[in-house]
Amino acid sequence: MIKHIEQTVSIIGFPVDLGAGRRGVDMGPSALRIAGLESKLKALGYKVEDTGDINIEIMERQKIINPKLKYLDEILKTSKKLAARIEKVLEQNKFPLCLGGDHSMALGTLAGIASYCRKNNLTLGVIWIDAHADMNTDETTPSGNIHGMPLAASMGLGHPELVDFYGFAPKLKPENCTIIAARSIDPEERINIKKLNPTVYTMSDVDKLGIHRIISRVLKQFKEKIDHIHVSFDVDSVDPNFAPGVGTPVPGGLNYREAHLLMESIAECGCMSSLGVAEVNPILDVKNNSAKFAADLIASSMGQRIL
Ligand SMILES: [Mn+2]
Repeated sequence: MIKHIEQTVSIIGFPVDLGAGRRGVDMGPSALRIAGLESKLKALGYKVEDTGDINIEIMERQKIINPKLKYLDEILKTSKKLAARIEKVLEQNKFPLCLGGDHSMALGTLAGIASYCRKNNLTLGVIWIDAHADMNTDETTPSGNIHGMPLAASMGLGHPELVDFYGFAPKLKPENCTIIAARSIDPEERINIKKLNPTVYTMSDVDKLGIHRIISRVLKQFKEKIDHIHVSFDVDSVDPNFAPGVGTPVPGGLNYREAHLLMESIAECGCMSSLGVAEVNPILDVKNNSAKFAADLIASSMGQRIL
């Protein structure tokens, strides 16, 4: 049984760049708002409430204590606020839309959602759309950037401070997790993926099978066993030709129509219960085009159609 949510979208901004190596993604929530996200959603018939941004201390006022888990303390502190806010939104039967910020945001979003699911006896499933797997740990990370770790941590692998964050673990079972559009995975991260064994559709799979067949298969499987489907959309899943303004651009991503078709298919399913959009980086962008594209993709995932 998929949980149905009232048609109020609650926007939560999480302007974090502490989990990323490159600066600029802290401006992501602004860029998405400026791209007209709210009016796009209102045009689809949703009520929209923007709850504003969660306050995050800037990098310049902090020190790196552990180079394998950079800015851990501030990330944990602010993610806790994010988790609490998203949980409250779900309790109000509204649809939470989290705007990042780097993908370390997922630590808080998944914790809040998983906590809500736990209390209401709902099975959580996650569709992770990303060029990366974000399944490093403090032991395998080449960079120490926490945005490369949230998915492993949420499934119970990693530093205890991340794994046990928000008081329980794991947040997500690997069999209820599917990664789509992966094409850049660190050598030791592969071992973590093999260990936990979520379903992974790489870009090679997208080439061979087509994005529609993949997402249809995933949604069909999820509908049978999942109560709450969360979509975690890293905009770097899209090819840099269409979205250059992202945290970590990797060539060979989803093209314009593949990205829209993926989102349109999610909308057709009518089964997405929460959405997070991460890694829009205005500093690398051209005239906010990547944020506009991301805002259009959000609209597609929430019901915008060609006809
Ligand atoms: Mn990511």
